[in-house]
Amino acid sequence: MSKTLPAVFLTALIFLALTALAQSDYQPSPENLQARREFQDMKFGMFIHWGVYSVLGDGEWVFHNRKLTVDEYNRLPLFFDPEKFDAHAWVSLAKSAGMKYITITSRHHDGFAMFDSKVSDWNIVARTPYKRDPLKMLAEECHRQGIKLFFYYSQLDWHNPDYYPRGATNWPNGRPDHGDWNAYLDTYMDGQLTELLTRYGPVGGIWFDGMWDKPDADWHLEKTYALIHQLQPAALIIPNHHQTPRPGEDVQTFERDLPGQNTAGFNTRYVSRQLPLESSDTLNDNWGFNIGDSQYKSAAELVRRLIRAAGNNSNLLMNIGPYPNGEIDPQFVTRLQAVGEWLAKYGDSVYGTRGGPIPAGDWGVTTEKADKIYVHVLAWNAPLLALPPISNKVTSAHSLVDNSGVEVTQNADGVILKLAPPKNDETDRVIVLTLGR
Ligand code: FHN
Repeated sequence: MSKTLPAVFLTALIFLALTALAQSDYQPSPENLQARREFQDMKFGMFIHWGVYSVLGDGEWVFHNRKLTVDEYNRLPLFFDPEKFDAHAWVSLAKSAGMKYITITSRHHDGFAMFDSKVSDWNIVARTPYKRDPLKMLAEECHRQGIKLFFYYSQLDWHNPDYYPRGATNWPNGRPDHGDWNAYLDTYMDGQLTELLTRYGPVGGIWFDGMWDKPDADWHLEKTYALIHQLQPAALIIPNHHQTPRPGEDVQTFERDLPGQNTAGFNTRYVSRQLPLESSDTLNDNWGFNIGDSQYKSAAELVRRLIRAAGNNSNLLMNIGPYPNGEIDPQFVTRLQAVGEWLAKYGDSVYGTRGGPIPAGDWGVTTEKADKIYVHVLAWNAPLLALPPISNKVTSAHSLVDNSGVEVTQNADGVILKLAPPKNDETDRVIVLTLGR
């Protein structure tokens, strides 16, 4: 036994070195490329921030914001008992909203695993009175209802002593002044990722967050990315590091901004021309449940954000923070269902499309699919809308709302649409242009 062990380690090391090398020269597998296309077709996803922090109703940063010690925070799981959690209801809500995927926090910056992790007992099964694995139930329900499930995974950890040296969000919370960074990444993090990618069936991908806490650290990304692609080749790696994409990453995501914008102050303006794009935002003003936040966006506003994202060739990942008891705020529910009603009528102009050939403007955006360009008129009151030239011949134009014909003039200077006056409660006037071959 003692003689065989080094050989086993050596083989493992060589394997890891080879797979790591493979990532720096990353060629996505056919399954991965297919998954990217499917991702782009889905357009609309549900983001869920849910963890033991929800108990305090003060957002997912409460550990940090209140400068709690690890010992104090350790009491929180004792009060987390989501007896009303109903995976069927959550997935059904996503479906009725017209969402095609769910991205849920498998663990946030508090490092608390919301799944049955054997890597550490800092998890929902070991530490809470609930004792069950909601991600397992959610994964099974997603598979039943045909919704893709992605796991958000925080690389930043405010709880584990091995997250050392600490990063920008560090505060003295009782952890020792030493730790094993390599063990944190290679054993703890990769161990948990292996669990997520081997015990929950096919996973849409891993949505990383928190690298920005230690931007100059060696995160062993190549090794972790290789591990993910090896365990599930179709799983997409979506890093929320706010930087130019690196080899091994499959989607570029933007937080609270459309691709190329930086109103949030931390997004890169670089937009990949190869990778699928995603933009995430919150339905009210918070990610995790915040009892004092009633700033709900209206259903019309949500539809318009989705349309603006689609017109910018991007998905929209819209966040809700469920209650600690597992229920979803009825204010979220009614708004999401209204978005779903809109999509049930006009979803053709969104799902499966790509950003259209006409640059977005204050007036609206375009999406395109096969021989159609969908002109989404979001803010335009004048009777004529003049658009820049497009290369194809427009053979006809009609309103998606009532199928009525729309007068269209096309010449070398552009395309002019004669629009009916906007209706008072109109969210988006969709005009369909059919193109000649
Ligand atoms: O700090 C987190 C925040 O809590 C939330 O998870 C968002 C979601 O995109 N990301 C981080 C900030 O970049």
